[in-house]
Amino acid sequence: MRRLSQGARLVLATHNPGKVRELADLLQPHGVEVVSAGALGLPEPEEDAPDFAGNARLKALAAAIGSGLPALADDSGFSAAALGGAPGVLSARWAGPQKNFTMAMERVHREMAGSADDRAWFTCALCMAWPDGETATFLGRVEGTVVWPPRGAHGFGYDPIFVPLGGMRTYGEMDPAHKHATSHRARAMAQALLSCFLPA
Ligand code: ITT
Repeated sequence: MRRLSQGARLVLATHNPGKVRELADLLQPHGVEVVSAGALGLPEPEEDAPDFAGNARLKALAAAIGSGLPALADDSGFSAAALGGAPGVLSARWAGPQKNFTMAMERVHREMAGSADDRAWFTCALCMAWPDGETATFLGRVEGTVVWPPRGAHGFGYDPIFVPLGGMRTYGEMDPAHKHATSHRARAMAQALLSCFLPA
């Protein structure tokens, strides 16, 4: 599999500032220069694939082809067992055009309607794409529980209602460095780093 060379420029193919922060943090020791799709003025492609891997691939390819640089995309989401895995790939859409995650978390709580099944998980698909169309996709998942009311101001999205298994704090309460070391995104990134990046 192809690897990025030392000092290579890599596009972070996301328009979500929370993801840009976490991905840049995870890549910081690996000698690549990151630039976000937003900073390059790249458009947001329509995410019409049925799963995380498909959406990550189409975002990474659009950014790599649009910029002429290798690109890394992240498609991710929050799932509740009591909702049959929803919102899942629709996690961003549940927040509406205003990206209102207070509303999205309230919808999760409302639709769970007091269900005793509090199992939840985050999934992340990372896709590396090169301008010639080669891609490689990596998946990460973290199990936990959904809590109500939301707790903590760190992180983004659904972080305040998720407690990973074995922990007490939500991702919103947790020190960001701890989330970054153990999250669904970190797990997918560990595989991407092995395959596509130079050792730190
Ligand atoms: P891009 O497509 O531009 O990357 P997006 O926010 O639309 O940005 P997704 O389509 O992958 O990204 O939507 C994933 C949503 O799932 C995201 O907006 C968050 O609300 C949620 N999510 C993903 N990872 C999360 C995390 O680590 N913590 C909290 N919420 C997360």
